[in-house]
Amino acid sequence: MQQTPIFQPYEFSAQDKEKLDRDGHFVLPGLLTPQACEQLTDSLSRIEDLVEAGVKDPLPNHNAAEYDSYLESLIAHPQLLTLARQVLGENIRFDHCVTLNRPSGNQGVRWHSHEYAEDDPRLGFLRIFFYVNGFELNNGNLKAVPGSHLYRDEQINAETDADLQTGWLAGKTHPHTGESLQIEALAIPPASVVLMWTHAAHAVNPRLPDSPTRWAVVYAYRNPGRPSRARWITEAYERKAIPGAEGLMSLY
Ligand SMILES: O=C(O)CCC(=O)C(=O)O
Ligand SMILES: [Fe+2]
Repeated sequence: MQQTPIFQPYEFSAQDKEKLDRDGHFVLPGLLTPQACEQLTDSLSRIEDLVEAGVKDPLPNHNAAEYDSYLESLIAHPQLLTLARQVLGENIRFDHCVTLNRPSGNQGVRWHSHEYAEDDPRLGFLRIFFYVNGFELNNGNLKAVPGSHLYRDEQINAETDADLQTGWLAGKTHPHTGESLQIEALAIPPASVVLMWTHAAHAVNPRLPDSPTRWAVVYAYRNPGRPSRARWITEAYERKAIPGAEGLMSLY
């Protein structure tokens, strides 16, 4: 099946992959096409309406693809799978599609990391964030700590930047460069995509009052081999025949 491109022409080079592996995250600015942004905004607004209406079982934000055919069609979009495979290699599974909409006044998220195969660095877990309308500094923006992913620590947890600095970060250095680990606050233009290894320390600042909703969604893929706590799909959804997603939906 021919699908409309979602990405502008781009290159993800060997140097880009090195940077992702060194920092734990990598920004592809303005990668999404205007048409993809338009369709994503429509779909993400619909999911937000369901969330606000209190819909449950499953929660519309936890497996957004289950509620929206456009979001579902991206799970196996050839461009997205190519990007995921450039990072993870051929053998991948879909893990989750979770909306990350942040309306004005949204509190953001404290510092955390995510679990997967802490003891086996051969098993990768990649988050691919679509930041449809981007974000500015100190307003619903993503923050990360370059090099933190190399610790493969699933339990990073801090309320504030200062707590992270005096806690988990204290005395830690980048395992490759030897430099002290530091917080990096991101600002990115609309239509951007951010890749992130799942063990990276990351947090999100609150969305300021009177700001438009930050529209965002994450598609996560991983090398199979372990159970995955973030994989919120129902058994029925796992069995659903999604064109192009054959072999991607199972846990192993
Ligand atoms: O909302 C964001 O930008 C990031 C959310 C997050 O921590 C995640 O999806 O793992
Ligand atoms: Fe996260």
